[in-house]
Amino acid sequence: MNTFPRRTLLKALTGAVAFGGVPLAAFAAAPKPDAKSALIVVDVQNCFVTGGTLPVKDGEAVVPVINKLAAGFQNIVVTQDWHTPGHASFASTYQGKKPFETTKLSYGTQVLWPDHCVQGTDDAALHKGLLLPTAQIIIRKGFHKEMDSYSAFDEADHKTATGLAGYLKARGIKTLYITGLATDFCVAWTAMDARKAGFNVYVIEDATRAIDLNGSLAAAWKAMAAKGVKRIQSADLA
Ligand code: VGL
Ligand code: ZN
Repeated sequence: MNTFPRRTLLKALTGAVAFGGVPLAAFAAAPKPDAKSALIVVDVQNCFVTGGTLPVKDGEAVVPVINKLAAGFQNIVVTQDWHTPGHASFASTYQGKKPFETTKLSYGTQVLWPDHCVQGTDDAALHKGLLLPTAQIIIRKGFHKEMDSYSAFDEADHKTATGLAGYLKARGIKTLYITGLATDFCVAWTAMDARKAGFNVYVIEDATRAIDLNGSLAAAWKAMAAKGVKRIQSADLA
């Protein structure tokens, strides 16, 4: 990671296209969270950490980072991947399909996963180490059997809303800091939909971990940057 004082550099170089080959937009100066900010904790569940059904490498490492961040937030939203048995995103639902292959569903290409985060199982429970005293709502997603939902805002048809945007707007929230699992799937889709809904959006990179399937992590950062999602580190808020 680059150790230059980013805020100073940003001030000095505003208008320049790039610094050391890294686009300036990559160095986001992050405002301190306030009453109009929320921390979004995406899918920090047993299924996505070591010992779970769809483990993200080093997934549990986000827990202490998120707990530390949480102390600075008056508003925290937690999400939970919450699938039916036989869910449309499970490879086991289709004859002859293996995990990490894809299939075409009514709303587009669907990556097929191992069975994971089945409703009510211990695998789907939130990680026990999370310490989030100001968490106020849990958004469950992926509970429609025929449709996946990586995003906490809109399901995979890009039409069915979870209601999270309305909730946040009703609470006067303008800025979201997104953390959790996995960077290149549920975190990225949540961050991009949050931009679409009009929020200022920061993804806190070291408070996420990725699946990285066929280059999906690099693609996700690129897609997020194109939508105006800012990439920061937890130290930027310290
Ligand atoms: C996720 C794959 C399948 C995630 C959820 O939380 O990123 N990834 N379901
Ligand atoms: Zn899932």
